Amino acid sequence: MNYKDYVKWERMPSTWCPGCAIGTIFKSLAYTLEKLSVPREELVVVSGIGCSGRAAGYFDGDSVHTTHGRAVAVAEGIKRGNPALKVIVFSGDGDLVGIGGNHFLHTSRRDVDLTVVCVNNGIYGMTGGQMAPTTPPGEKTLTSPRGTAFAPINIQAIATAGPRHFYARASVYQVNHLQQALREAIEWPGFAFVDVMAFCLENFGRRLAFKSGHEMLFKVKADFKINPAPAGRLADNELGVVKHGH
Ligand SMILES: Cc1ncc(C[n+]2csc(CCOP(=O)(O)OP(=O)(O)O)c2C)c(N)n1
Ligand SMILES: [Mg+2]
Repeated sequence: MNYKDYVKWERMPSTWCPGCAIGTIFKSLAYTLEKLSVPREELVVVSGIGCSGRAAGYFDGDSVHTTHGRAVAVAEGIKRGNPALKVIVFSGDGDLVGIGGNHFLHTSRRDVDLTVVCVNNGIYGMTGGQMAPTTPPGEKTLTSPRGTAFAPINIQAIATAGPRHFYARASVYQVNHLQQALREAIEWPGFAFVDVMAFCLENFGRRLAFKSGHEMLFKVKADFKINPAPAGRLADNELGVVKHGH
C-alpha cells in the first residue's frame, strides 16, 4: 500500500486553512500506515468535532465522525466489538481532553488498545478561538482577552497515571520524530496517546500578532526539543516517548 491509498482524494482540497499544519499530521499518519502495511480493511479512523476532527472523512477506509467529545468512547466500542481492527482516533485537544476528558480518563485507565492522535493547537479552533484546557497560561484568546488565568491540563500526567501506559509528545515541525512516535503508538498493544504540538493561525495566532503559518511553525521549533531517551516524565519543553508496561 502506498500512503496515497489511505486518502480520499475526491474530498481534496481539505477545509483546513492555508498554513495550517493539521495536514502535516494527517500525511504523517498516512505515511506511517504505509510503513506498517496496515490493510485498509482493518483500519478504522474515528474523529470528534473540530478542525482536526475533519480528518476522519479524509481517510479512505472505515471512519466515524462522531459527536463532539465522544471519539474515544466510540473507538473503544469499535475495538471491543472487533479486536482485530486497528482503531485510530484523530481529533483535537478540545475534543479529546476538554469535553471528551472523561472518556480519556477511563479509556486510558482501562488500557484499551487504541491509538489517539491529538492535534494540540491549544485552542478551540473551529469555533473561533475560545480558550481550551490546553491553552498556555497567560495566553490571550477570544474568551480570555486579558490572558487565561488557569493552568493547562496535564495530559502527560493523566496518560501515564496507570501501570501500563504510552504517551508521546511530538510536533508538527519535527516530522521524522512525529512519524516515529506514530509508528510506536500504533504498534503499542494498549492505549497510546500521541500529543502533537500544533498551532492555529487564523483563530489564535493572529490575535497574538503571528502573520503566517510559517512563523507559527518556527515558534514550535523554538519551543520544543527532542529528548531521545527520557528517564521519567518529559519536561514541558520536551518531545519524546514515555512508555511502560507492555
Ligand atoms: C456538544 C457540542 N458542544 C460544542 C460544540 C461546538 N464545537 C465544535 S468544535 C469545538 C471545539 C473544537 O476544538 P478542538 O477539539 O480543539 O478542535 P480544533 O478545531 O481546534 O482542531 C466546539 C466547542 C459542538 N459541536 N458540540
Ligand atoms: Mg484545538
